[in-house]
Amino acid sequence: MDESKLDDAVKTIERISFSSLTSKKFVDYYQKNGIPVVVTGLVQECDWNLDYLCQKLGEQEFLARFYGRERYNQDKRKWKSIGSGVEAKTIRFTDYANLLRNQEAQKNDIYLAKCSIKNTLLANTKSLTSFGEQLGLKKPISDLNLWIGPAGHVESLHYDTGDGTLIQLHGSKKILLFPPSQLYNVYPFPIYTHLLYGLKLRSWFSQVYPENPDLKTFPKFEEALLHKYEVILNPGEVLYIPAGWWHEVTALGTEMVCSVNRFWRVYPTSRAVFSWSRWRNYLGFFCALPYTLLSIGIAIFSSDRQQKIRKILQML
Ligand SMILES: O=C(O)CCC(=O)C(=O)O
Repeated sequence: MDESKLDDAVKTIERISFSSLTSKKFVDYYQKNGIPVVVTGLVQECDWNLDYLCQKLGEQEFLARFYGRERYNQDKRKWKSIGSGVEAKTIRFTDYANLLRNQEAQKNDIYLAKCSIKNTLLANTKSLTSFGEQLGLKKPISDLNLWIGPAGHVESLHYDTGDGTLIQLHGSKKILLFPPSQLYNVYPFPIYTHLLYGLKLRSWFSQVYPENPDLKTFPKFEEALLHKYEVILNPGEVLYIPAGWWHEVTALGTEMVCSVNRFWRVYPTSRAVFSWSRWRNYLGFFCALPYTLLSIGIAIFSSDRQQKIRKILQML
């Protein structure tokens, strides 16, 4: 297909000001129907720049993912790990801040991903503890998690099984989205991947580079491109990502970018029950069991038992 036609097909996500939204409208229209939306004017007083984060997180330790730049030059089908399956190391926040300041984090694509703020001074940030209720979201199924990294970092195309909210707190991010109907047009890693790699590699990630797709290898992706959405998320904005929606998140600009996300129970329950994306995740976890149990068995008999078991549990 003509590339300009594909560009024309890119859809934008609706932006709505919180002042013109009620929790009933959010739930009845966006959540019940599983429609993504950017809500503005809901989270106001935060600018989580690096100095502020150092002040609040200082010597506390977090798990940093060492993605490495090499992987993006590879055919994704050669990947052996992704998401929380990648090599991760515990690091003090001030040390990570230094890696950001001296560009090391950018050079080696080191990302503080999905780090809970529960036991930090940031935990009681008013607008973050109240925004879910204000939108009418019920039952958080995760903590508030930090996502901090260098400009240029890409969280590869994947979906989640909970309803997600991504809150931008410093810098901007570009998010590409595809609806759940495009599941097979974005070529997820097959479920049997988990038999070979446990939870290191994940069947809820796509094998395609959506910004530079190899259409000879992945011809059905052309159809997915007709359903592509794109949005830039700026500080203070909240993106609602319904369960099953594919999303790829790129940190923009030249400096550190920071967001917080939280997952919520899918409502109404029928949206979860009738979601094949969700069931294939459960199947994936089931297929990962033999590999995971074997890894735990091997870890038990190794000298650095505790560290190995901790690493396996971190992947769950
Ligand atoms: O911000 C990121 O890098 C990824 C966030 C994400 O995948 C999510 O909120 O579901």
